[in-house]
Amino acid sequence: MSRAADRLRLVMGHVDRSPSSITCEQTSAQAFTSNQPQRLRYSYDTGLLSPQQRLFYEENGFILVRNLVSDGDIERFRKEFERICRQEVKVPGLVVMRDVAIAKSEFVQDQKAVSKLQDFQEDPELFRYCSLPEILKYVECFTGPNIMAMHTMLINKPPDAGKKTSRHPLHQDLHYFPFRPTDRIVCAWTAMEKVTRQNGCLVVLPGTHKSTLQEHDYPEWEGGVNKMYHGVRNYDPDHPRVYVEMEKGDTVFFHPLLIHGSGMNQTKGFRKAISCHYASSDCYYIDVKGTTQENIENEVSQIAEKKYGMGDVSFMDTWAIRGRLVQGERISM
Ligand SMILES: O=C(O)CCC(=O)C(=O)O
Repeated sequence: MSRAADRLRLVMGHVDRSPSSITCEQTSAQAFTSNQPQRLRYSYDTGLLSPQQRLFYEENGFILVRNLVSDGDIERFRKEFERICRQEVKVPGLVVMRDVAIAKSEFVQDQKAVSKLQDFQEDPELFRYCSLPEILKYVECFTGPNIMAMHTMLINKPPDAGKKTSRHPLHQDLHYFPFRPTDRIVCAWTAMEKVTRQNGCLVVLPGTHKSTLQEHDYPEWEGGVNKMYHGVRNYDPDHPRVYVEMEKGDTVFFHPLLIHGSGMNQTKGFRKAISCHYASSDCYYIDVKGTTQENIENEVSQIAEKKYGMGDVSFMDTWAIRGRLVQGERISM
């Protein structure tokens, strides 16, 4: 057995499981070099994640679970997306976003104009995604048993119109969230079709979840940048990158400090994914005034004032309005 496996037995023995129940193959856990027993900080043992998966998340800030969401469910989400684009259903609070280059070009109808649906918590069919037991059983490993669905998106990444605007700049999702603790927040992102580097899969900088929240702003891209797509200002351009290629139904769970983004869609098709950010319902809101998050707070509050038609909507309120309990009890969120 390798040194990493020996160490893993020790680590897990100090967490919450009998060391005898652990088997381990050589994994990236080998980069784990401390000689001190150490608690796993980023996940709980609910009996679902293997020791290898827990250590992988600990080190890298994400795990990929293959074939988690059924074709049947994905088809239903796709149909609902199309109904929304055809304006056959009106969903309260839903934000329909358009790619900056496509919105400026010739009039395009139907779903081709829509690059993202955001805040679909009032659409029962799409919101089913956030309550799928197969998703929640993984989410619970990161948030604990009381779970709020905080932020929902269906991303319809369009074929790039030649301006590279279909890219999503590298960022940390925590930039958008005025709640903590950070480690009790997780994103589930499910591919609704095969995603590859060609059509703009997620790209992640493994291990960056161990750093702190960095300053974000709009990147200075020649072709323009989509609304609210802030990018992290300083990151190491030489940091290793992982392109997360996925099949339909595969789901990646990732930490809100993990630096990630997605590349251009260089195909002629749309690349769809559905996602939800979850938080433990006993998270608490923080005041972001005077922090790096103040710029996004101001932008979101302005948009919210227009959207809800009233003044003085705080950043915190915009999240409290959108959050929905999906498991357990609502505590402080
Ligand atoms: O789906 C993508 O292309 C990237 C999504 C993403 O990172 C986000 O919306 O925060």
